[in-house]
Amino acid sequence: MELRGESGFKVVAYRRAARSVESMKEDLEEVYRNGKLESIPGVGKAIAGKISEFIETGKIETRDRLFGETPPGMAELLQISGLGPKTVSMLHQKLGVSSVEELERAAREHQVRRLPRMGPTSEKNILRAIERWKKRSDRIPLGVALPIAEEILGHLQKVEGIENLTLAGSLRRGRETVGDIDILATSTSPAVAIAAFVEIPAVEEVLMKGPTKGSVIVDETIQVDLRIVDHRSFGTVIQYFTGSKEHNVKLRQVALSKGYSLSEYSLTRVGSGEELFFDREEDLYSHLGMEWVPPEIREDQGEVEAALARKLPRLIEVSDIKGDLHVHSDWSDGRHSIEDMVKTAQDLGYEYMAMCDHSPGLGIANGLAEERLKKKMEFIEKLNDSIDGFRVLVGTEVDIRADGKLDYPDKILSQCDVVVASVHSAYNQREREMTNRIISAMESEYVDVIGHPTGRKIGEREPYDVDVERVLEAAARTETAMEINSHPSRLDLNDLWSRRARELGVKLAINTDAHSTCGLLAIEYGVKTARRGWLEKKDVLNALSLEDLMRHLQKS
Ligand code: DGT
Ligand code: CA
Ligand code: CA
Ligand code: ZN
Repeated sequence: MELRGESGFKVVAYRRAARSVESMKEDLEEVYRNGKLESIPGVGKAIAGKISEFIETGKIETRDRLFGETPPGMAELLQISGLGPKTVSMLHQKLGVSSVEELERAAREHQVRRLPRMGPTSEKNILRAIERWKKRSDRIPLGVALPIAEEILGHLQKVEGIENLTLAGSLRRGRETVGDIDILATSTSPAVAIAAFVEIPAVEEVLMKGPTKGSVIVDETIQVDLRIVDHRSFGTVIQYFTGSKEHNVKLRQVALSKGYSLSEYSLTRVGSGEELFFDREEDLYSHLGMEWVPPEIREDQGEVEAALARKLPRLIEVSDIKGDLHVHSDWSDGRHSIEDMVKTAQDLGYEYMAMCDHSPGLGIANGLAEERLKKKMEFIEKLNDSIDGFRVLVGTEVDIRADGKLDYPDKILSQCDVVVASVHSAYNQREREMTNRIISAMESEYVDVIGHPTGRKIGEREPYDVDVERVLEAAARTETAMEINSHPSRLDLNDLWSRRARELGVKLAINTDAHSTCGLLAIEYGVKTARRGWLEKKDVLNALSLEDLMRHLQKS
């Protein structure tokens, strides 16, 4: 309808109605049969007629006509940033443009600049936007998006009048990849906030600069949206823009069942129309009779039901982590010395850290031959004598060879405090082989943790062919912990498998696999993933105190 130039009022009415229908609990057909369609919020006579038509005939004539009149490429044109429905429909009418390729040609041939409200600059912008659209990588890894977002937040924090500065969208939920960066804030002067936003040095292009919303591109293809919203609605707005969409749909159903319609502005009593405003998200959830739901689990995976029953888990936090059980040093392929790694770990408030350098099978990673491992053990023993309140654990990341055997003899493994076993070769094995390979490593009484259990690298390498369910069952049986590798390009196990592990009673170890001191900071990403997997402190091996950990490892 927008592309056909229909009135904005009508478009908004359809959107509103669609939203209500989307979150209805009742069966639409039943509501229709009871003659109650117009009692649905936002559904008036005209739209009720369309719904009836659909239920009776299986189609809506107006819709089919609109689709018939609109070339399919035109919807795609809306994905070009900077192009709204008005411009797209003008391009269609005046130039006959109905696809991205046609637009690109028209812009190159300088036909676009002759149109009303257009010029050489808009033509150039359109071509750049098309280039970006072609290059658009599907999604941005969390580890790329979060540092960029934090830098931008840092700039915005200093802008006068800005308050309640918060990440929203999938980034706030800690998803392993995000489509864009969503930021919300309130401000005493929105215009100042937006002006400052588009001036941030990292900004390479301004897509939109409205009175309360700005959209920019950073780092070539990454879109960042800032919305300045009303203070009194901040709670509902942040809730809405945090998503996920699925969680929001469920929440609106809850609201409806309590006699409210929920929008990003307010909670409105159906019938009286009385509006309630919430400046805090917590108050909104609590008004709906629910516990506040941590953003990481807002995926409609049972969290709404749990929050209503007041049975949400108490999710693990970074401050619960007492140590790291998988880090490297310059004894193998790490960049920093054990002492430097220890200093950083102490700064993080840790009680322990396991130095897990590679085994010799990994020639490339400068793995430690037995002699060198023994030297390292002596070194660590001396080091421990010289530090207080912290224990360096002797560890190893032992290679699981293609046949499932470990890359050190038992005699060596038995002298390590912590043994992490990982697959680093023969990735192409078939599922049965790979699964058995990992399980046979777990059968070793010395293996404590399986490192990066599926081997995937986000956007780079698929997991190897492994039956994770069987691995987890074996982990439960052999009491082997599974790693959540916190490296932002790994996050392995991922959120869903971590949750499954927890259900099966498997412990998780949230490790960084740090190869340098700053690598230790990646713990943040691992904890986010763990939270998305519904993990609590008790599910996490390295949330144990040193004493409890040593007892658990039965090596104290
Ligand atoms: P992304 O950016 O693809 O990683 O995913 P999100 O979840 O950040 O999605 P985005 O940026 O399109 O929108 C941010 C939030 O706004 C989203 O999580 C929920 C809310 N939202 C956006 N569109 C809709 C919608 O059509 N229906 C509902 N219920 N919520 C929406
Ligand atoms: Ca987003
Ligand atoms: Ca967005
Ligand atoms: Zn490692």
